Amino acid sequence: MTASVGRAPDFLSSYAEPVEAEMRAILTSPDPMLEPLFQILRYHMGWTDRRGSSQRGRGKRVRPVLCLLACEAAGGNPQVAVPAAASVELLHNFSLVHDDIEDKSPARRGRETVWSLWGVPLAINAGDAILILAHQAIHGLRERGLPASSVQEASAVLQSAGRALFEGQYLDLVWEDAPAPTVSEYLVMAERKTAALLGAACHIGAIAAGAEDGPSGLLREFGRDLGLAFQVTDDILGIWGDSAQTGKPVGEDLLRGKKSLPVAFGLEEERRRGEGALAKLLDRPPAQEDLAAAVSLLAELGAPEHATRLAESYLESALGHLSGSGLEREAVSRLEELANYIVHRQA
Ligand code: GRG
Repeated sequence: MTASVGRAPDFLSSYAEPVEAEMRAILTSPDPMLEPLFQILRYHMGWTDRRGSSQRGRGKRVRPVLCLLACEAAGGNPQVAVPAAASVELLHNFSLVHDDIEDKSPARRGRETVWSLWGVPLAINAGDAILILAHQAIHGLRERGLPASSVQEASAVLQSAGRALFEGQYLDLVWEDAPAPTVSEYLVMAERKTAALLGAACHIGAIAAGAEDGPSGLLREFGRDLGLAFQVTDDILGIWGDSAQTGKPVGEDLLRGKKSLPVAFGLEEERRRGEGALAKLLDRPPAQEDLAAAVSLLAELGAPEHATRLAESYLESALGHLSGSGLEREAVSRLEELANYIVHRQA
C-alpha cells in the first residue's frame, strides 16, 4: 500500500477519467430547447457552475472506480466496464439530488444544492432524469462487446441496488420523527441505503469481466462490507467532521433528527447504564443551542470510539474477502488502497 491514510489514492482520478467522459456524453442533449435541463445535471455532477461555466466540484467517484477495479480484479478489461461504472455513479448522483430535496440540505460538496438553486420541482425532475439515464447507460456494455445475457444480468443488479436505496432511504427518513432504531436495525438501513450500491458496483464490474459466481460473489461481498464501513464513516464525519472538508453544514444530521450510528449506539448505551440525558435532549430534533451538549454526551457515552471500531471491523471483513481470493493481484492491491481511503477519508 502506497497512499498515506486519509489521502485519495493517486490512481483514483486516472481510473475515473474515462467514466467522466462517458457521463459527459450521456448528460448532453442534441436539442437546444433541453440544454438548460442538462445544464442542471452537469452542475450537479460538479463540472460547471450554475451558469454553465467550467468549474470543478465533483464527488470522489469511489463507486465507478470500485466497479472498474472489480472488473480488473476478476481478470477483465476495465475499459469494457466503463458504461457500467457510469451507470453506478449516475444512480448514486440521482439519489443525492433527491436526498438533498428530502433533507432540505442547502449545501453538498461545498456547493449549493440543485433544489436550492432551481427550486424543488425542477430538482425532482433533474433527479428523475439522472435516474433514467443511469438505467439506460448500462446498455452501453453491449457496444463494448458484452453478451446480451450479461448486460441483462448487470442491469438487474443495478435495479436491485435501486430498490435497496429507496428501502434504506425510507427507514432513514421515518426514523427522523420516531424513536431511535437499535444498532442492528440501523445496520439494516445502512446496508440498503449505502452498502447495496457499493456491492452492486463491484458485482457489476465482475459481470463485465465475465467472472464466475465464486469471484463475482467475493467482490460483491467485499463491496457490501466496505459499503457498511463507508456509511459508518459518513456518520462519524456528519458529527465530528470538519465542515470545510465535508462541504456540509456543521451538525446537519443531528439538527435534523437523523438517527445515525453514533446516535443509535449512544441511546442504547445510555439505556444500558440506566441514564437518560441524551434521550431527553434528542426526544425531538435538538435546537442549535443544544447541539454542543448532544455532541459531548455522545462522546461521554463512547459513541465515536464505537463507530470507529465498527468501521474498522467492516473494513477488515471487506479486505478478508480479497485475501487469498486468487483475484488479479495488482487490482486487488488497488482495491485495498481504495478501501482504506474510503474508511479513513476526511470528506
Ligand atoms: C432509487 C427510486 C430510488 C430512490 C432513492 C434518495 C434515495 C432514494 C436514497 C438516498 C440514499 C443516500 C443519499 C445514501 C447516502 C449514501 C452516502 C453516504 C452518500 C455520500 O457518498 P459520497 O461520499 O459522495 O461518495 P460524493 O460526493 O463523493 O459523490
